[in-house]
Amino acid sequence: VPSYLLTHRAYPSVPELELVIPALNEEGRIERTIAAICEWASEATCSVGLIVVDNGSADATTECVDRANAGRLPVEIVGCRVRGKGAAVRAGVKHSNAPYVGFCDADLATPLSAITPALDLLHQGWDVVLGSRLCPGATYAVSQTLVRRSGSWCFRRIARRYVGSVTDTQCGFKLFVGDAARTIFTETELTSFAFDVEVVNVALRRGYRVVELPVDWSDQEGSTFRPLRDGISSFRDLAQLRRTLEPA
Ligand SMILES: Nc1nc2c(ncn2[C@@H]2O[C@H](COP(=O)(O)OP(=O)(O)OP(=O)(O)O)[C@@H](O)[C@H]2O)c(=O)[nH]1
Ligand SMILES: [Mg+2]
Repeated sequence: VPSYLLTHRAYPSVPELELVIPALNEEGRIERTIAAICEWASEATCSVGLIVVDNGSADATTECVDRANAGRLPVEIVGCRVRGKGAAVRAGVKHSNAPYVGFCDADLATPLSAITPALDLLHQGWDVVLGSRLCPGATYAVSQTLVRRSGSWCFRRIARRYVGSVTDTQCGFKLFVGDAARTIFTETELTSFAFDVEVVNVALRRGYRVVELPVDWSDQEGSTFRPLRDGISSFRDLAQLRRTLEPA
């Protein structure tokens, strides 16, 4: 048993797994997600805590979280001054204390059944488990527009040199050994949807053991991704990586 787990068991108030959920104007989608996580956690073998990072939602996102949770899981709602999914996930990870930390989207595009095999991989000695919609064994049903799909294709081509043989950097489901996550996120800066590319690059270059886990991704309605605005900032962030990152 790794020593951090022994230490952890001595302080049971920190859950074994903390899940970070970035949430921007998610009142329509997050209630179902939180309820599903509570349901899943009630049968899981590990203890789970939630860190919801809400920066500037103009709706009832946080009330929905509390209503759906109804005291079942420890939930922290963390604020973040900087906008963007990357900034939000970083704030959540920095806030975490657990021996295992992960993040997932508020729309539950990756089924929760992926958590158990991801934790198994961490227990087996991997440091970083990347959900992948594109590696063998995954299913990926997309109903995205041609513009969005073309954008993703270009994004993947440009990102490729930074992420080695990783097939899918942009899947919103990733689990880490907690200390690895906290180190990686201290060394990364991107705030947009492109942040995962930098996270994967730093993880690989630092020598963490990185593995992809095939997931059954389902497209969810109500995307917060605005193809023009978020597309532009994602490509701008990729261009910034050219100046700061070495290829993986
Ligand atoms: N806190 C915070 N969360 C964000 C921000 N932008 C996106 N998110 C969250 O990031 C997660 C992923 O966003 P989605 O809108 O599902 O986008 P996506 O999954 O990349 O794209 P789709 O395939 O269109 O769903 C969701 O949980 C969003 O609420 C932001 O600026 N701040
Ligand atoms: Mg989504």
